[in-house]
Amino acid sequence: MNEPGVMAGTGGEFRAGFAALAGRPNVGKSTLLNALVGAKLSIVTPRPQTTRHRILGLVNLPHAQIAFVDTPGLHHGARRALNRAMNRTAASALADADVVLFVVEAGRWTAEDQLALERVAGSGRPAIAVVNKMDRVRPREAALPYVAQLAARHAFVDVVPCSARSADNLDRLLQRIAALLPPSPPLFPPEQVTDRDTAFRITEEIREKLTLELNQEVPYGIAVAIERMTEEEDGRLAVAAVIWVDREGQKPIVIGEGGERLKRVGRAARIELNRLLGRRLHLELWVKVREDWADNAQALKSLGLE
Ligand SMILES: Nc1nc2c(ncn2[C@@H]2O[C@H](COP(=O)(O)OP(=O)(O)OP(=O)(O)O)[C@@H](O)[C@H]2O)c(=O)[nH]1
Ligand SMILES: [Mg+2]
Repeated sequence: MNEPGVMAGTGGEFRAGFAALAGRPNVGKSTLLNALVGAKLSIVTPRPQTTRHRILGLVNLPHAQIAFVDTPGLHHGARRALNRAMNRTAASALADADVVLFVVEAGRWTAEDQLALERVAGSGRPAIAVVNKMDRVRPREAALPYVAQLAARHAFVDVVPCSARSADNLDRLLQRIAALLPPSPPLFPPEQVTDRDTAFRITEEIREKLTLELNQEVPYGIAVAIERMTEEEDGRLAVAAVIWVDREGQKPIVIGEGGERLKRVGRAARIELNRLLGRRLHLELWVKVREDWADNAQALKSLGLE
């Protein structure tokens, strides 16, 4: 067992390990990962159940290396195979973590927060509660009763209020996490930022832009896969990607009138990817129907969702 108070004081040893971001959907785990690492590695939307994979993000401090792991939000009603896979992915990240960051939204406590806390407690890992979205709480002291209630729900090592959006109090959070990691040399080379490749980041950006364009129901039925990626003579990266929808009726919604929606999505994704990848892209998007892909084990496997 880690003895945080003791370990934090034992001086100069280098520390390294895994810190999993866990919590119900939509509390801001991915926003927090991006803010902590200082790079957009994980997509963010106002809709719950945005993240579907575990995503690594590395932070190097003078005395520690923290390997953050973003996870899908833990949720109820895991009806489809996709949802079960998402919950499994999150649970397995907890099992592998040295520290768990249990993320909640300031002022809110729901049945899914309770479910997520039970998973965190069940992992037996030291946990820090992160009270996110503090930028919405004015004055800050108004969050004190909430923080006290949260502290009583579990033996957290610490409760840290912060704002991922305005990068508030993240330094304190980094120091707290580092102190809980085991003494170890760095686990990853210092220049590495994530474990995800260009193809993954392209499919995710397309899914983000599409989700931002769509109404409540459709995003849960879409997936994106790269069909072809080739270097063009003019230095651009040519990418053909397929947007899978799980019902015929969703196809016209995704394409939009006269193809307008798909064009907007492609443009928004291309602009952001040009910036993120530091290179120009030529992006071609297709929409195809694959009935009930979200309940089809083979389809999930081909999308890297198991
Ligand atoms: N006001 C405010 N909004 C935030 C903050 N952090 C995240 N958000 C917003 O909360 C929404 C959800 O953020 P995500 O980072 O996608 O949340 P998540 O926990 O990763 O969600 P899932 O991937 O669905 O589990 C987005 O609209 C974010 O912009 C914050 O510190 N303050
Ligand atoms: Mg997320």
